Amino acid sequence: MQGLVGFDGRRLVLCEGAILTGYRTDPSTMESIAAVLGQHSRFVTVAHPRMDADALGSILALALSLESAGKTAQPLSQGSYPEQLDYLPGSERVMRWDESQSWPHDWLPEVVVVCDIGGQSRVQTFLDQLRRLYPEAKNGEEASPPKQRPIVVNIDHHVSNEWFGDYAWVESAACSTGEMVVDVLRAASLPIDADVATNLYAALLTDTGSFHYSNTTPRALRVAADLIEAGANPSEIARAHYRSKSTAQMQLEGLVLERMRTKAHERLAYSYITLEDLSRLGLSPGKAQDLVNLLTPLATLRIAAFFLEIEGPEERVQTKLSLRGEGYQNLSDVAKRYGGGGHPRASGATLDGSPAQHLERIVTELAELVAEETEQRF
Ligand SMILES: [Mn+2]
Repeated sequence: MQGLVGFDGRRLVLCEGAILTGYRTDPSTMESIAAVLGQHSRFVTVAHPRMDADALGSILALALSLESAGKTAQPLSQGSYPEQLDYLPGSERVMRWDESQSWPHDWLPEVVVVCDIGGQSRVQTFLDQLRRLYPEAKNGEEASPPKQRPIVVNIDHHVSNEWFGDYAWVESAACSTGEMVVDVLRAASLPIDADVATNLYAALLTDTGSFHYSNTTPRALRVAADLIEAGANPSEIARAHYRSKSTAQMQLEGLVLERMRTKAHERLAYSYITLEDLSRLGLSPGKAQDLVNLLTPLATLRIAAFFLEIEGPEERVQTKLSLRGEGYQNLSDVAKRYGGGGHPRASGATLDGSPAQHLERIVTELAELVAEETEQRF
């Protein structure tokens, strides 16, 4: 295994056991998925709730490309997603669905492509509701009903993915789900026009933290270059994503930094935002995005933890916990303990109750985890 250059807060060091170079562990599944995209004509594309640009960019890219090829594809949002992402081409076509809503009986997809989902539970309710409709369809309500429940295709780069679905293609070494979507569109000979490329470039740009993170592989940069050639405009996308904030949003970011506290010799940093903070600043919950990243420039940092109060289903107060790290701990495993998942260096979980109900306990646990770490690992 090739060594990886890491940063320990003072100097660059070599870490062992890093996985950066492996990709395409499963070409046959990718080819099978490409065949499924080619053979069928009615699709739903869906990602995790509260989509980020990788999730939304991936489902939009797939939907737009399938439609250009003369098929029907409905991109779907489970609940709302940050409205800041409305710059992505095709976002006006996204259908919003939540648990209380029943799926239209007269439009049943043959294939559901699930992107960037991390854990099956994050799409289970939707799939269960949809599947219940198919026996009725078989009784002749529809002109050409699918023969069986929809085929479920799972495309993801989360190490926590449970490989569910009829076709599961999981590449934890891919920088983003968007990078994988590029592969599968190419394999299926589906078009990548400027709008598709813009969605996919936004996916790569944001999931690599503007090409800052350790997943910025040569392959990621090559795919990004290809997307620019296909019509993505890097400066416009970067402006739309990173330089489109309101005064209130910047004040919110100020509040995150003002509230930042550290533990374990400044190796753990944490902060929080409540729904009341958002309403005081006149911000909708959708405006609070990527706030955990504000904590990561701290030189000594091993783990950043951010607690965002959100309104969950049935107006229940919930806390979205976001974790970022430097690779010293596997944060996907840490998030799993709180019912979530993700990547080794970026993970999250949604907990019932307010940040105040969880913050102290979780911060204490994380501080212990950071304190256990020894320099022997390097
Ligand atoms: Mn992703």
